[in-house]
Amino acid sequence: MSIVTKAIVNADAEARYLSPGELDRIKSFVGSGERRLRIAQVLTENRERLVKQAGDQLFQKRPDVVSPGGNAYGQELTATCLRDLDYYLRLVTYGIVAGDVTPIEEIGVIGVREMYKSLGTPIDGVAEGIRGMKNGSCNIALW
Ligand SMILES: CCC1=C(C)/C(=C/C2=NC(=C\c3[nH]c(/C=C4\NC(=O)[C@H](C)[C@H]4CC)c(C)c3CCC(=O)O)/C(CCC(=O)O)=C2C)NC1=O
Repeated sequence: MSIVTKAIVNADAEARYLSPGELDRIKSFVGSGERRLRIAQVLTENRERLVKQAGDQLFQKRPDVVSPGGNAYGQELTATCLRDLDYYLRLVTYGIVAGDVTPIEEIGVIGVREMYKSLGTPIDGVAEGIRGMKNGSCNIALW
């Protein structure tokens, strides 16, 4: 849900007009629209590089995950690990476009600790990979 939809659903649940605070938030959402779309576009265009760099950094810092016995050991599992990073970058672009972290939380955060635990995936490694993509994104000098 975008913050616009969310405000409307909340207001309608109480059969009221949008509050001044809600209108203000929508105003700043609309005002930042072009910039947010541009950011989502640049992240989308650079996704392969961002994921690869973050993966390389992660495997350098945490060689255990790609060593025999590691959760991402072997070509196939390493590719699955990078795919997960790509999933998170995609979710971040949704959040930026929606101006709302809810899509990121609902798709990629809620229940994920249990899921990774059951897969034997070190969640701190996933977090490290996501941090790497964040740093990489901040280094793209375009915006
Ligand atoms: C968009 C929401 C979404 C998420 C987040 C998601 C994650 C996700 N990651 C998985 C596996 C996996 N995830 C990893 C990831 C890693 N292993 C490591 O050691 C690294 C730290 C890390 C990479 C950063 C690996 C290696 C597997 C395969 C594990 C296995 O099959 O043994 C699986 C199990 C099924 C599969 O293999 O596809 C899911 C569901 N799926 C989704 O639909």
